[in-house]
Amino acid sequence: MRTVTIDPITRIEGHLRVEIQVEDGVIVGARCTGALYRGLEEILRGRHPLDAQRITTRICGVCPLAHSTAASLCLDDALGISPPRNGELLRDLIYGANFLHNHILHFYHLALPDYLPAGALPGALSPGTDEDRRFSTAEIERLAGHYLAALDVRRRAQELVALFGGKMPHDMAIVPGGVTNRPGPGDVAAFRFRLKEVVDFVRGTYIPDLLLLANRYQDYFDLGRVGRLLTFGCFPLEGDRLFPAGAVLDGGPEPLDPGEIREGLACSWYAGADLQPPWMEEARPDPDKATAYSWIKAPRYRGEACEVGPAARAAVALAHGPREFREIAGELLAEAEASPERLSSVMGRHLARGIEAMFIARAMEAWLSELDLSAPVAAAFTVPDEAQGRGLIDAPRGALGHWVEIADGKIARYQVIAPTTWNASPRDGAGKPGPIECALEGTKVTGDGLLEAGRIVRSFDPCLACAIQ
Ligand code: NFE
Repeated sequence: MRTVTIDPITRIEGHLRVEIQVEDGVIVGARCTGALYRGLEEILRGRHPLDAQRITTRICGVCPLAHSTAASLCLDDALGISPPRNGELLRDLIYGANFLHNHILHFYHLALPDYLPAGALPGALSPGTDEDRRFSTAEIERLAGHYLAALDVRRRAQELVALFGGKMPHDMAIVPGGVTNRPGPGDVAAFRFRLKEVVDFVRGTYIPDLLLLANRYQDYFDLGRVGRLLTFGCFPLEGDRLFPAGAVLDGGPEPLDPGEIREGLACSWYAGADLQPPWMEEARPDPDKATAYSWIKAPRYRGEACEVGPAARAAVALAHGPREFREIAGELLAEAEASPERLSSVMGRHLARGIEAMFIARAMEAWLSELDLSAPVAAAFTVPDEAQGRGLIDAPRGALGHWVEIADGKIARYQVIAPTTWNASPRDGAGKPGPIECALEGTKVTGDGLLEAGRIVRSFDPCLACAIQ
């Protein structure tokens, strides 16, 4: 048996160490280690409740809108308020732009180099692999050109966030009660113009490139599978969500029960009671804990390690989502010669991102037309001395939860469970591996397994800045 350590794994956000054991051409063991403690939950304790949104948006520069949104939903809940329709539309438009940015970033700049030869991409550090090459020279040139074009499109998507959100990263607009800014007609025209550029790129470039990859790497619909899925749903509008919440454990999607979420600490560098609900957790850093191997905790739903992210959203939305989603998904799954059961796989995750990028872009065009520039964008509120709240929403990488307890007008407890906390979690007290560990174990590999392990881990788009608080 050979042990291979990837430390750090590149082309993800933050410091993730992955260790695999390879025996007779199969990964027989895998461990994910989150190597950097952050401490944002500690920093929030004792502060004014409204600081939560301002501070948690700074958890991450890739998905800051996810934390703005989750913190605002959490405080909306604690304060007993809900935004007016215009405030919800603006929150969704800003957040939607962050989704589009993240998926284009992930496909072209983080994942695609895993399938291109070294030296194919511009730049002295051009990543790539000379193993398992399946593209022609003309296709490599096309993809390398789009790698560069995608940089410009990402800038456009960031400008969309800044137009309605004030700036990117760490927006100033999404706050408890709604948003701070009512755009004028010029802002809406500028947003529409840029959104069209991003939508044209998604439709005309990203989707064809994604289908090319999916068709050449059909076998990757069978690699890196997990199967147990969880989504909190996202894009709230008037009591509904564009993507429904749900879980897939044994059989078809079932409704989400947030009371079933627990955080395991058995293999994480924390002291405190194991498997507490997040609204009761009292974990303290314990870097000398002998049984631990990660700063990431181990969230579990009904005791199971669930994959979160685009595959989970697609699986639940295919069963219970809007007709337009099912149509786009049906079309792209057929073109990729894949089935819904294969979404929880390396190529399924890539495909699910493309499907939802198309769907979200179309929804954003409709939301923009629904904006009423004269209507209010925020609800008034007062901050109570005692309250509890939770904000559950899917981020681009999956289910994100914020929980707050307010006492004496201050934050007494704040908990964050981010998508990568779920996906890159270590084993729990029952010995069940986290989703990425599970996706790696049992994989047949060529050579030392680095190629397959890199492709599997990156298909989850891990973000360690989010995973550890
Ligand atoms: Ni830092 Fe994030 C998303 C969140 S992932 S990128 O998407 O929350 O853990």
